[in-house]
Amino acid sequence: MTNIVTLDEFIITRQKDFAYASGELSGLLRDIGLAAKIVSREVNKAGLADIVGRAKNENASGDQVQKLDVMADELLIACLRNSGECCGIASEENDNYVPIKSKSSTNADYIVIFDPLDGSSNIDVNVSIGTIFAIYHRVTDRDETVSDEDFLQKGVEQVAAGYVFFGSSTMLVYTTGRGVNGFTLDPSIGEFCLSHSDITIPDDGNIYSCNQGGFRKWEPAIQDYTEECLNKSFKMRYIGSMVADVHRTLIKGGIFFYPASSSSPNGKLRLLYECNPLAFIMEQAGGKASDGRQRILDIEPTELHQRTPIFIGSPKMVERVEELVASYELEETFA
Ligand code: AHM
Ligand code: MG
Repeated sequence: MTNIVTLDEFIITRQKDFAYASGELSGLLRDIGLAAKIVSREVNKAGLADIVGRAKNENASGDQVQKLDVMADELLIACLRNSGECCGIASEENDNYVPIKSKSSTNADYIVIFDPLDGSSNIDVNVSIGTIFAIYHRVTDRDETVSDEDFLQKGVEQVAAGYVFFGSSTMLVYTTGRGVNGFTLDPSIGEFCLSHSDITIPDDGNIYSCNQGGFRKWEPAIQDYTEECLNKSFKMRYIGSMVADVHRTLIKGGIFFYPASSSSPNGKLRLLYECNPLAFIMEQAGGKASDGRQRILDIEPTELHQRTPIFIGSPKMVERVEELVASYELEETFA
């Protein structure tokens, strides 16, 4: 039998990578792994139970909330509340951040920001969806209630980030700033097992991924870039679930982008719980993530649900987008 390394074993062996590690971060990651297994179970039987379809309310971004989103959100919050290591959470499904106050979490040092089920409009048609999470140290004192400052930190401050991908199998991919590792859920033993160690993205690629239906509303530099991809006969792949599109990009190389448009000047995707964690993972795998003008992880957040354009993937492809954007800006300066 080959040597199986479970997520829990892997996290424990990696704990010593952190100077002064007290095990809090390891515990938090294991709790997220547990929540991921429960969400995976529910997602897999979604067609059987009465949990597919729309819930009555809309979330903070005005999107129709699906029932599975609500279930995943509540589950993650419950696991984090019990963990004792998390003092506050923010998520796509909650208008404001939620302080976690329990006896076990009075000394907790971490906040977690997550999208419980990204790509939720795909649920009803059985297409892949995912959970995305980012973990930060709180910046306020441990005896205070968490505040805006704790959540509005730049992505570069993340101590860990990951995603759970509910595809043909369920995978958990995460980084703590020392490379990227992926684990596949073996349903027969109920464990995430190390399946993709030290993931690195190819430097360049020939797959582009975007909702090209928006082409006419994009800025000229992005239209030019897309035309370059067409002229080179690159493959076009678009699932419409960011986790799935970014996961493919990470493994096979290529670029995923969701640009600004004349109708959505800040793009569609959310900085704190979609773009930052995936940008951290991408950079750790040797890739790049940019809004076209600056590194995603350097953007100063001003609000919880803020959106940003994003270009993420193989470094050479992201750099080409930045080059085109810069050349148009130069032209405007001298016009
Ligand atoms: P959601 O958070 O409401 O699920 O929206 C985010 C999703 C991403 O997963 C995906 O990349 C994008 O929306 C797809 O948008 P579009 O349908 O405009 O192509
Ligand atoms: Mg989302």
